[in-house]
Amino acid sequence: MLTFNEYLASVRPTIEQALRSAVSATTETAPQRLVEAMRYAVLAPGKRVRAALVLLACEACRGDEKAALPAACAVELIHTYSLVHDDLPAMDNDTLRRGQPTCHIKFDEATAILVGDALIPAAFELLLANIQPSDVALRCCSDLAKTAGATQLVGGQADDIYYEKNLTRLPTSGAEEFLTSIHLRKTAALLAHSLRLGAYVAGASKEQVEVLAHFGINLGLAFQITDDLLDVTSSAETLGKSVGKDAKADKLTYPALHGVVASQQKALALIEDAKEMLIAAPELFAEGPREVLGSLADFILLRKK
Ligand code: GRG
Repeated sequence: MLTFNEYLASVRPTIEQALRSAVSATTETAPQRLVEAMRYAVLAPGKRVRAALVLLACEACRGDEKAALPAACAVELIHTYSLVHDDLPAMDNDTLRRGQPTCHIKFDEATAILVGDALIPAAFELLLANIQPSDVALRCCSDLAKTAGATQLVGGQADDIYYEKNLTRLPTSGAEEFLTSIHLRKTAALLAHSLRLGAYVAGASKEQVEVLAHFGINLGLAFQITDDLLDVTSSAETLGKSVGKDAKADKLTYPALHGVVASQQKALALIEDAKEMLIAAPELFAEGPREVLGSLADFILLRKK
């Protein structure tokens, strides 16, 4: 059985090559500096977890993994745009990302904004031009638009920033619910979406899509809690990005609310739950990829970067 780490290592070269082609295909006559900055951001050494999830979900639903490659790239482009914009001075004001200077430091702020602006339509262009049949392409686009929009990714980021900058008050639902709703929108939504895209390309059943999406939400919450924990327990050398920023900014995080141990327990519970979902419906997914998905759950818990 392949572990998720081994699976990731096996698909990463294909994903990197497809991303290189995707940037070229969507920037043919674009200004050189912009294209250079897009390449810099997209081809920086990211883990490619979301792209791998698209491929893995497609395989798990007994589809052709190669047909899902454009969808894998589309999700990575949206993810990259969100990182580039998140690092801007108006947002997280970060200088280090994926072990190298952030896009606005390497180039300039206007270019970094434009990189994000260009990556969003590029993702939709990729889906529309390459996913077959066209009703599946439309389904992918519609889901991506919802996931990346104001109710999910952008909304989660907005609430996170408004809270940090004292532009909003804690809702009466309380700190834990508010934090979970930010994590759900900012992190879990795109991870669950990645699994759905792979399933759509495979022509999966409603039940397969629902189980994968639910699995992705749990994974996403655990992923974000681990991210918050790494900000407390890791180093910039290991992570390739700044650490200790959350505490300095007095950010609402799981470790800040509940401490390190309780946060680790929460992440573990979410992962155990996610694994149960796969065990409870063994016939729904092909055995090999289902096992890799199970190992992905552990990968998230144990990741060091
Ligand atoms: C700017 C609209 C907008 C949204 C930004 C992605 C994001 C929302 C903020 C970045 C900071 C953050 C902690 C996001 C949560 C998701 C997350 C943990 C992103 C990092 O994902 P990895 O670890 O990154 O998969 P790599 O570099 O490996 O791709």
